Amino acid sequence: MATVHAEPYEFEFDLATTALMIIDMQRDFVEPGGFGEALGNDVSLLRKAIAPTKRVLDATRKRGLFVIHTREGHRQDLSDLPESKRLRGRLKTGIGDKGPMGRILVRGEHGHDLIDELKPAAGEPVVDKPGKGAFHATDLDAMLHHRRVRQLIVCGVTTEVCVNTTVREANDRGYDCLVLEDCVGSYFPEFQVAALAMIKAQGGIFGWVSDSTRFLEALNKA
Ligand code: C5J
Repeated sequence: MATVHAEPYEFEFDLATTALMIIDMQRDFVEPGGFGEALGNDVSLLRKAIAPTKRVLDATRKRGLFVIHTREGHRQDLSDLPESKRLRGRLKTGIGDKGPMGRILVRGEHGHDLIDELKPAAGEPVVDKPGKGAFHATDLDAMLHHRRVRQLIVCGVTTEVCVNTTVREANDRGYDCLVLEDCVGSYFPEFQVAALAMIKAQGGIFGWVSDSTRFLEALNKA
């Protein structure tokens, strides 16, 4: 067992049963000129997470951990896009419409894909999810079960939406999640703080929070 200094207390993990999950590091959320920026968001707040996430990704790959990437998006025919989600926000240009990097959040489009800095390696599954949570309408749980994964190291965007939803879903399914605070990002600094506080509140009601330096120290010792 390896131990990471975390909040609300130490997070213990076993290399054999731990996976790294990188959530939705897609061009449309993270890159200048994408959908996120077109909505008026400052993508530099999300981009801060790229370099530390890359360090964690490189280190976990070297140690042979199972790595999973997710992407939020929909089928080309939008048959998996709920009308409520399509209409939400009353956007002039929304999901499925032609955006700055192709059709917004549609699989196969340039903006929907993962950023070059964090491209999946051969053999690393990419979970295409139509929802915020990575377990909803995906085969993620089955994959984790088959690999006997019990602990998840979580990076990605956005902290209060897809990261938080996924951590809550994972908690209900019996996984222990460690969220690395410098490897997750939000367009809203106050949500970043609140979303992390919620995870570790009440004795770690949904999981644990630490940072990449502490996690990498623990990984090096393991
Ligand atoms: C959002 C996500 N914010 N990946 N998606 O719609 O958090």
